[in-house]
Amino acid sequence: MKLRVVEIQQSILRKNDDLAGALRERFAASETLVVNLLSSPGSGKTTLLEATLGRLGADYRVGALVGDQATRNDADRLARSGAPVRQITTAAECRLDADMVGNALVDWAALPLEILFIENVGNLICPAEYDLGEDLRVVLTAVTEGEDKPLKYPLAFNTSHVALITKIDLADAVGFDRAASHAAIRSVHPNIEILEIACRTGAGLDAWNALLEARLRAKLQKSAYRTCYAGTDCDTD
Ligand SMILES: Nc1nc2c(ncn2[C@@H]2O[C@H](COP(=O)(O)OP(=O)(O)O)[C@@H](O)[C@H]2O)c(=O)[nH]1
Ligand SMILES: [Mg+2]
Repeated sequence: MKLRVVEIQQSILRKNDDLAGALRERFAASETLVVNLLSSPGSGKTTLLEATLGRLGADYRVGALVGDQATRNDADRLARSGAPVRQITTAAECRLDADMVGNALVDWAALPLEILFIENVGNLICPAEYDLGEDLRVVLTAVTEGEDKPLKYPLAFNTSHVALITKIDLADAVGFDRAASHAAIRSVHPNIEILEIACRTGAGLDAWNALLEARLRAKLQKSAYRTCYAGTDCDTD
């Protein structure tokens, strides 16, 4: 019986990987940088996106998909930034999957975007297993959660490219042990990029925005190289 459950789960994940691969090709063609945000509920994903959409929205076509089991509270919060936003209500599911993302893109007048943010459903377990075709997976952990979450939920940290330690303005108040937190993150993912941020004060947000802009530039360069290599549009100056 247990074996059957494992087989079904593996088949679901294989199907998701195929759909995510198709999404990745689509996002390569549209030159869209896709950023998937994972964290426990309340770590600050929506607050960070409010700040990020507001700031990058002045220079880039940015938008967001927001996954939650119920309500469209976060989508309403993000829409106030003026950026296009779509809510995905997952009901019983504890994560977004590639099929949900593909469906949310259908007939979206905002496309193509230069940066698409995806706020995943708030938990550190199921979202880690589902590729959404993203370029950048970002895991957030707030200082109020303690230092050991990477050890308890290693897959979320191990599969992410960037770890954001959020609410750093509260570090002293909660006796946050910075060295222990960094050590825990690095013990499950030695080379991961770590940024400490606080949306409340703006700390670390310049570095976060610079990181996103650098990733977007890198994606565009890769795309230009691929187009040139294919011989269709090669600027030889
Ligand atoms: N002190 C402090 N609170 C924050 C910060 N970022 C978010 N919060 C608060 O944390 C709570 C949860 O934030 P939210 O963005 O909704 O988390 P999400 O569930 O991960 O989307 C809200 O009350 C925010 O105001 C921060 O940098 N500092
Ligand atoms: Mg949220």
